[in-house]
Amino acid sequence: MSFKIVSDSSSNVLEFPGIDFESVPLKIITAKKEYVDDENLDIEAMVEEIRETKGKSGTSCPNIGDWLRAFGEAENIFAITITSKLSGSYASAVEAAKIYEDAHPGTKVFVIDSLSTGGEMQLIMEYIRELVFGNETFESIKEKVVSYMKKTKLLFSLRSLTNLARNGRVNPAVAKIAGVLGIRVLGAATEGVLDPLHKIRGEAKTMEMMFEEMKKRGFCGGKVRIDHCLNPESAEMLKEKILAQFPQSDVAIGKNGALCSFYAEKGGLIVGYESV
Ligand code: X90
Repeated sequence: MSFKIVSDSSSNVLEFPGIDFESVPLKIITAKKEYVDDENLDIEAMVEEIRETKGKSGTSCPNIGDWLRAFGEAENIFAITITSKLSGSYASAVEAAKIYEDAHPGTKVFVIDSLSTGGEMQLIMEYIRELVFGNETFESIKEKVVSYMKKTKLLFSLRSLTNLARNGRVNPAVAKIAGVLGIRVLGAATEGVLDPLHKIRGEAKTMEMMFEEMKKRGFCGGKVRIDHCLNPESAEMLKEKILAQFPQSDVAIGKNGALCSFYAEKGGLIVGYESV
């Protein structure tokens, strides 16, 4: 039996060794240009270009055909998407799954609404891969993933919420707070939407609060997946704090892909972690 994991590019994963994998890109669209969130894109250049581009900019999710192409020829597919509360990616994937299963009798597609993005999606994908390595059946993996997802969480810290507000993904009043120089908004993904928790001045203080929130929400030394947008310093700061108190925890730092970079903007951090 062959297994495949397919995720949309909001997971910030382009390569996923050990198992058949494909990323389905979202797109970032400005008045001047369209950016495809895949391995050919220079994200740093994109972030800078968008800061300098006037006019409307937004994003678009994969369509049904994009998902179908990514499913390829696999027999058992786990497809994971960014939160369905903020994107149509999940709805497209669900339609694609129906078409795929009808066209290829005997195949199975399980579409997972992460109700989140970034590092939390990575944790779910890593867990699926582990279960596949353990020779679990499709049905048993499905069941275990659903219960694992009760323990995965996501926090973020953002210096600017301009792109989120402009595209109707966050309350403009919240975005205004972050517009003040030096202020970061620390928030959580709650039921699939952005939940602002604190406004904090300065990066060190923000990382301290991030760690405090993680612990308050049940982090006890499990896995942590930190993705940053042009801000490796803060990611390192957070990692050190975590390891100082929980040396056994598995902490990895990565970069946000184009979709998460567009919304998290320069300096933004997105942190997926396991809680008990
Ligand atoms: O379909 C589309 O065009 C994509 C729209 C995505 C909108 C939200 C992206 C948020 C990305 C911001 C920090 C983490 C927030 C987590 C909320 C669940 C990154």
